[in-house]
Amino acid sequence: MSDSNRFPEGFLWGAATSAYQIEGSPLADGAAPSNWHRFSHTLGMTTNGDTGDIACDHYRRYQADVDLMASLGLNAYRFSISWSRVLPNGVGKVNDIGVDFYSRLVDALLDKGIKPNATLFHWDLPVALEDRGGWQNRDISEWFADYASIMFDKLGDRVPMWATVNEPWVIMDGGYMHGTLAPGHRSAYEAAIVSHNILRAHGRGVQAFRANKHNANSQIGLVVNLEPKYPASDSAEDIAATARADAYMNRQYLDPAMLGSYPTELREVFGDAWQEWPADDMKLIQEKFDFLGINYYTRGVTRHDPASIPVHASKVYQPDHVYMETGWEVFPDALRRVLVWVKERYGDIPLYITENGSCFYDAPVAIDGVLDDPLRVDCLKGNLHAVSQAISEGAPVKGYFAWSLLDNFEWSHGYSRRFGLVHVDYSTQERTIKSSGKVYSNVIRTSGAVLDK
Ligand code: IFM
Repeated sequence: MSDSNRFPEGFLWGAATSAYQIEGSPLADGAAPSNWHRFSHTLGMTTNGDTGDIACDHYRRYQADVDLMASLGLNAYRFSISWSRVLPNGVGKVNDIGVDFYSRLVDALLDKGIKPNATLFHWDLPVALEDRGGWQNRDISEWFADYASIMFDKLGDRVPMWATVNEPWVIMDGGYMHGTLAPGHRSAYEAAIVSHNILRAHGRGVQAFRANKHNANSQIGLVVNLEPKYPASDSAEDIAATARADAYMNRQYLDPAMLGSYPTELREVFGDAWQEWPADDMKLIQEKFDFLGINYYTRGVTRHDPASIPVHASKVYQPDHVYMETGWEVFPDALRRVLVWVKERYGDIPLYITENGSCFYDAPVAIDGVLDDPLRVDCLKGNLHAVSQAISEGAPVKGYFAWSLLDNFEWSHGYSRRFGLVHVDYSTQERTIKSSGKVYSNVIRTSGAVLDK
């Protein structure tokens, strides 16, 4: 295994964000509320009652943020589109002013030589659709395909990289199994249906992409969050628990999308809530796409735990390791391992790290334009080293997007959790490049060579 850090020619060096987390102005210019607008405005659902009403005010400051990206040397930027900004009712009449925001953003990126990478769904669903059952309604695959077609028509001439859905597992587990994310439901029955409908929508999104004349030279992918599972011991119980946890979190979406069938362990995990899904659905879900986006944050050392629903498995704390504010263990080698595993299990599809980052405390205000974040710097270097090792072991990784460009609205944790390479002072909206942002910029400038030092 090589110790030097090398990344291939044409490697994408990016950063990622999502609409509800940074844009603010969620109801401006004809936009309608999303389920996240409603959820965050519901008493008790977010830390301090935080909402995305202002967030990073990116809706109005996007040009300055693109300039910031350019100053960091990014050659790619991953953002998401707010469905309810462009289709206030989720379907039907297009809100041209909403589309225009994304059109201007894309032009600003291209103007700086930054490749736009657009995600169609990063968790904010129009309430108009939520009120029709949202992800539980089978019709959502058609609603999604119509929305996707509109965006391909409007931006497809300029956006070379698209993703259908960000992190289906989190939408299902947080939104429908445990109720910690919008829409806050707790039902294994709903969760199972939601998982399946997300995949059907993804399949229809890919079909719509192929049917659109703009997309001949561009690519579409699916973005999943992967968390490698390691057994806490070699007991049969812990090994079985590890397999269930892995099926639930890592294989639930990739197996059907890439191999055509759900992992058998899901019947055990979901119990009676799991169904025999129609063969036509399974065919649709397998629609071939062009790249896989992998979001990686941590691993899970797993033990059998009957009290933990629904997987009957829980994570074991590693006393001598560094943990993030989110409770996630820092363990870069799991990133290397997961990239190699994906290639071995699913074949040679191009891989992008579409999110990777860390959450550590930063002061709310940067003093004299300086924000030192040594723990995030260590994490970033370790993770990039792991990516380079995975590449040298044959994983076809084509790009890396740091999560996140900016500190932002971390869902139910509101603004209490910071992941940015760039600090945001929420009282003034002032941006300050953190030490981690400077390190990343140097990595980009030297194509990774600076990591060898
Ligand atoms: O902020 C989120 C992002 O929206 C999805 N992936 C994980 C990030 C950190 O929790």
